[in-house]
Amino acid sequence: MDYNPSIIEQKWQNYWNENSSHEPSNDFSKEKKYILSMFPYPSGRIHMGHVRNYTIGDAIARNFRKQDFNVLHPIGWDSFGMPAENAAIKHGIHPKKWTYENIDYMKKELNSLGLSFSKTREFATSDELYTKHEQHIFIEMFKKGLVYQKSSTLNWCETCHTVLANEQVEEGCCWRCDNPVEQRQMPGYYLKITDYAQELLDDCKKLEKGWPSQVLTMQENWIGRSEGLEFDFQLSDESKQKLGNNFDAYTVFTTRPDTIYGVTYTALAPEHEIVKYLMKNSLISEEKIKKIKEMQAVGSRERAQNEKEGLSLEIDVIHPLTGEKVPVWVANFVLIEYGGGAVMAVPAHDERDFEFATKYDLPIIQSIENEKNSFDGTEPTTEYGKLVNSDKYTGMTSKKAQKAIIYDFEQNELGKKVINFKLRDWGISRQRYWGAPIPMIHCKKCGLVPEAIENLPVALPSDVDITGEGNPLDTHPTWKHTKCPCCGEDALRETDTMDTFFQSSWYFMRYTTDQSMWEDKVFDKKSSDYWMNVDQYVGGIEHAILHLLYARFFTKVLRDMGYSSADEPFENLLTQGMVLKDGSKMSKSKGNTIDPDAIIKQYGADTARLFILFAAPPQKELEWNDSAVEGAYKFIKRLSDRSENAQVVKEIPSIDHSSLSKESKLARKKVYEALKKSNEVFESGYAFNTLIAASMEALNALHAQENKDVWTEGYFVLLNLLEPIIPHTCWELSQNLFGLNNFKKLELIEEVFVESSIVLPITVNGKKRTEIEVAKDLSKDEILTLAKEAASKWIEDKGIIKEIYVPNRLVNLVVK
Ligand code: ANZ
Ligand code: ZN
Repeated sequence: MDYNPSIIEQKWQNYWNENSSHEPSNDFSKEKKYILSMFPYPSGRIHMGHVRNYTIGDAIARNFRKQDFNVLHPIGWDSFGMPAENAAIKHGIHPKKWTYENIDYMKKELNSLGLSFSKTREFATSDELYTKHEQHIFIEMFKKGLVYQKSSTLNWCETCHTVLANEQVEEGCCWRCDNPVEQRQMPGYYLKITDYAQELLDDCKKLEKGWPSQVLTMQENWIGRSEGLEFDFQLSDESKQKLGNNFDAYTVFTTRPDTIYGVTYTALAPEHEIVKYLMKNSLISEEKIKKIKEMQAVGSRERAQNEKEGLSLEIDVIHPLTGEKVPVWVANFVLIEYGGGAVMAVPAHDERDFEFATKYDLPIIQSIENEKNSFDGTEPTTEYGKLVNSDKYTGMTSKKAQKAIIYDFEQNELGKKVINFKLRDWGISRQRYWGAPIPMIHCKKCGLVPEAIENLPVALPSDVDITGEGNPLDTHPTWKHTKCPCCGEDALRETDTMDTFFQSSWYFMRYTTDQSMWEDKVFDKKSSDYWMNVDQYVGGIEHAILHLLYARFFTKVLRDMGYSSADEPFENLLTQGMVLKDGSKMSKSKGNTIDPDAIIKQYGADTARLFILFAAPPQKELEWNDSAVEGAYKFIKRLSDRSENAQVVKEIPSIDHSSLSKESKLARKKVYEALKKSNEVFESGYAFNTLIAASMEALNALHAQENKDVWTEGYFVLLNLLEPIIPHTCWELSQNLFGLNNFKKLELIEEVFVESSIVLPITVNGKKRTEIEVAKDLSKDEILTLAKEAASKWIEDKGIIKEIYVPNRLVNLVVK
């Protein structure tokens, strides 16, 4: 048989399509596996990262299908988002046209890889049917109090009249027009993910078995729970007066109440109300006001990384324990969104406070002593220790002092123990066209009301001008004018659209439901309860935080709304490594990409799949290597060519193992070792490279022997093992040799692993002279006879005094 990938790959892809070979069954009595690779954004063409992501998922899905599980292996398109709008701005193509043409093209590309996706569960998140249900979910969340509107600071480009995502701000300037970006207060919609902060944190424990630990750590840090003391600093009487008696005090949060005697100043965020008041009423100099404005102009995330900056606000507060005056500063590293937007600063024991104090020549007071790390004023000591200079707490350990100080604050009603989370509510408003419209209506009489369910979807208008300036929904002449669903009066539609992460937070649930129910239901509870959780999720590490956290949040919300019973979406998570070329990430901007289509054309999809899975374990980085691609091709060709040695049979011949030659025995052993490997690999870790290596060894061992039955059995096993990796070749060879679709779970045969002979070293007077290979079941006398024969040259006529046989180990002969 000549190996001709382009012919056989087309043949089998057609066959699978025509026979709906990869559709899940609706028989829920069967054991299931839900295997999912993260769905792609339809950017235009697939890249090697896609090939890797989908080949890994496909191999897993095929393996379980072969083992007779009911397998759900779907694909869809994460198809809203900015690139479509950018294409519209640049090339004048309508975002919808651009998106759906890309989907059609990429669908063909994915199909040419022989991926075993279900064809009946596919959707794009920009489909109006998807939007309809998504808006329904949104409205239910709104009714449950999980959606609210608030104003917050966003990046704004005055030239383009648009809000920019953080990623669109390049060195403080708009990515499109290069003008400086401002910070603007803008109203937007928020999801109350913080309501679920504790559960999201607690349930990380449930994922320890199936998720990479570094991903869980990233999730935990992002949620960022910390316990500490919250208390108020009272303003001094003079300062109260200065502030027109509009403020008495402000709140700070500290995780280190044990350091409270080391406080030498406090610092407010530039957006703090007191700072704003001082500026508005010109209670500080013009120069200071200008400086604060500069701080405010930088986004808080960026600011936190910049050099510490600040200035004195010329007011002071009273230390709650010592009664001494403490100066108040404004500082760029204090975040308005955290704690109370103010900090107690302890330069002796905190890095940032130290840097700031050194820069501005503020006092530094030690309050913690640590034997290992003594404080000498040149750098802060941040470790726990024993308290010094701390009045009645002096001498206590940090741990003990924290408890005692919190207790005393609570007793005296000066403050309280609080739990803070870093996690913020999720702002989902985008001022763009190509997204799901937020289904809310502003009515003069009724206020903010959701659109009526029967009017969903709120679809996008198709006649829009996309220029990059402003929000096309807002500037559209008619779209936003509607009637209030409550009172029927004229009202205005919300023109914000949803963050695309909203769509990817529940798409995996949508797949669980048969297409026949898609019109009426978000998804079917019985189906989702059967298919969830996703048994194996495969995707890039870049989604380790946001996408996974949002998906976990939605799963819990949908559970609480009664839609499904799942607590967590993804039982097991595999984060695939990057594809590199010449040591750096393959990317268009670096110009070092390899086009998957070209590889498929030249070598076939099976070669691409084999190379990708052989070159590195899936979790590790993979370096592109032309000669390894060539090598993968040659192996498949060899596998194909050598299939001539196997017989065309209906049933696999049974083999009398003991009667085989040494070489044939070894070949069977190698074949079944590969099977063992396969079981291990799919059980955990998915180190496909080891399975492929074992299969290559097995093919070589088969080639080193001549028994036809061993060849035949060997092919039967190898084609089964390799089907998940190189499906086209395996289906073709399997059809030729064994009839159609002979893929199944195979049993190990133990006898091939049992060694029938052993090698025994023979020593004469303790010195190793030679060795013999003997059958395992030989008696001691027979072994000694053989040993003496073999060692006769060293014994000569010296006469044997003693013959020692240590079973399975050695023979020692003692001569005169
Ligand atoms: C005094 C102190 C002394 C602190 C010390 C730390 C070490 P996590 O663990 O992240 O919750 N902080 C509080 N509010 C802040 C804000 N709005 N912006 C910036 N920093 C803020 O961090 C809590 C610590 O971060 C708090 O504990 C506070 O500094 C600072 F030796 O208080 B600490
Ligand atoms: Zn109304």
